[in-house]
Amino acid sequence: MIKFPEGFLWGAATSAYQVEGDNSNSDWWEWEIVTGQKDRSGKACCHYELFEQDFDIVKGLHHNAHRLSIEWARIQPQEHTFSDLELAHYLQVILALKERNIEPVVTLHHFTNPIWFSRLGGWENKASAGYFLRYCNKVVEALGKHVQFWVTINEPMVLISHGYIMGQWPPQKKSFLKAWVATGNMVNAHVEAYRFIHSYYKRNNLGRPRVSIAHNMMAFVASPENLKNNIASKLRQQWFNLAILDKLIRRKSLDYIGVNYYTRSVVDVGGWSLRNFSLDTSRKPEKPLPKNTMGWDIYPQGLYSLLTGIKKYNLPVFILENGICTLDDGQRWNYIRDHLTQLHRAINSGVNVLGYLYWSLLDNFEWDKGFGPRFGIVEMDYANFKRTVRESAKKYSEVCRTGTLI
Ligand code: IFM
Repeated sequence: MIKFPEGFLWGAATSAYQVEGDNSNSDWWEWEIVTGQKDRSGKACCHYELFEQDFDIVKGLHHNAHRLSIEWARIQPQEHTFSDLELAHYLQVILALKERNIEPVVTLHHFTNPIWFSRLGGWENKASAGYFLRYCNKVVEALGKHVQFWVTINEPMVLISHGYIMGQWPPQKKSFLKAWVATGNMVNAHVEAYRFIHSYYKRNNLGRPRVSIAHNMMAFVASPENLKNNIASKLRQQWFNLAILDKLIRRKSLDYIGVNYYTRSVVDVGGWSLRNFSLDTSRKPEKPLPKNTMGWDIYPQGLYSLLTGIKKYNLPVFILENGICTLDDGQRWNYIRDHLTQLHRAINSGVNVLGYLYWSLLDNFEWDKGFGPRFGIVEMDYANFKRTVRESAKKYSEVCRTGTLI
């Protein structure tokens, strides 16, 4: 039996675009149409209407924290228009959590942008940080009184690699230069939002907020082990996992490190170009592992090595996402159990961990992969939006209730 610290935060996460439905002013909505996606987000999980029902489920599962995101395009559908109605909606959402004694963890940006923002150049535009800050002001003024944990930007490095290097997601660019510019602007956006949130809380005597990003970290494993692959793994650990943390910590803008962890990446470099060194992977590693339905290796020990690797920053860590898409719910529970075991090992090695949020509460819209992948501890019937609590949710709920894993 393993015991987690007192006051540990337990729960699950979602993001607005993936569960709410009808986010028609967002760039992803337009992208789904223009690129003729087979699955369109449409009503998603109808969470915009059914959030109270979902939070009843969360409460019943003994979660004491819940992560959600605010859809920027709802709050600011046009550059010069802010919607009081949508701000009021999100206030209702936050209050619905608070009434149930569930700590909200609020993300301000989770992959999607308003269409007007993308038309102005999105994150490549030098003015993007300023636009983001105006939106943050509105949200923090509306919700600040009720929120302690903020996540400014979800997985900036994933957005950069999928949107600006591999060119699979909007804005579908393939340019290291553009990626570099967009990263710089996102870093500035985070720092400005961080400073604003802190000054707002101070001015209004709201106590100390906790602000971070949700950083997707991957365990990079060289296979086969040789000089080129070892160098590439070390470079990727620096570029993908550590560089942004170094920058944000240098600018004193992290109160904790928000970690999203799913898998390892097997590094096998074919050539000598920058692209080879940054992107080449192998689907045929020497030691193959079981996978999720999207083909990601299941590699729990990676969580331990990443967490002990960031202990040097001396900041608390909060696992903001960890999860598996699978049609085998027994495999889902094993995944949760094995990752919690590694998390506990990291705690025993001196990593200060504030909490763990499973991705995701609900099956939901998995971006360019549509509705196929099933990440939820709660199953979604997209035909009628019926929610069914899975066995894995019930087992996880015992961990949440008792703080122990048997
Ligand atoms: O669904 C995504 C989420 O939006 C961000 N982190 C990874 C999840 C699974 O791919």
